[in-house]
Amino acid sequence: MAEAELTLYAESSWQSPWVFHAMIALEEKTLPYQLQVYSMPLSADQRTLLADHAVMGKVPALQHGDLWITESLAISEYVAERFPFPSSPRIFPADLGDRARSRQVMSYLRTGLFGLREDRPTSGVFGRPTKRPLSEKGKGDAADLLRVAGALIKPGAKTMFSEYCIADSDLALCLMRMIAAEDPVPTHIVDYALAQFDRRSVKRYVAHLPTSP
Ligand SMILES: N[C@@H](CCC(=O)N[C@@H](CS)C(=O)NCC(=O)O)C(=O)O
Repeated sequence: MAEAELTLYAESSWQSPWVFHAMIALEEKTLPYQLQVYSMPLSADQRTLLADHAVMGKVPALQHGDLWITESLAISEYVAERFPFPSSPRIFPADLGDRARSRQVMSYLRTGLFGLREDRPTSGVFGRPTKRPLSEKGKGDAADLLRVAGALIKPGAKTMFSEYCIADSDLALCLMRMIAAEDPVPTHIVDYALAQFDRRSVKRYVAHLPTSP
């Protein structure tokens, strides 16, 4: 039986870190997929369509045949398990401990750092960088992010673990919030983030960004 097609529901500003994660997962898995791009905010009809099929009316959403999933992490875990290694590249570490650590990092990036995320929105990474000084909360978050990144990224390393994993893409995007704003970031961490942004998957994402006039 032919494999059902994959459709990723994305948003048209291309500034959502969650859509970024889902699309990078599909790209790193080298899976063919269609894109359905909605403007934000979602229209009532779009939200209803997504909620009717995927329970939660949000993007990113992944449709695979009759199955619709939202929540970026659920999407990457689904494609990792549905299209496993070796027929498709790994996006989660093979080692159980590293895999747990990668999930720890992705959870940390989703459930905290709200001050930094507010002061350094992804529009500054994918569009015009902000010059706004960091708030006290943003400074505290930035220090914590650099402490975490420093503990996980060895000097000269281009990945957190022995091989690329999807948490590298998320961590690099979060670090790019600071790098794009020229906040102080240790050189080896800048090099790590830039190497991640040099991956084909990220370039394919960035290619969707509207070009400035
Ligand atoms: N926790 C979700 C966040 C998804 C999310 O907040 N999506 C936003 C776009 S970035 C959305 O769909 N907003 C539309 C709306 O709420 O109407 C994930 O990881 O995917």
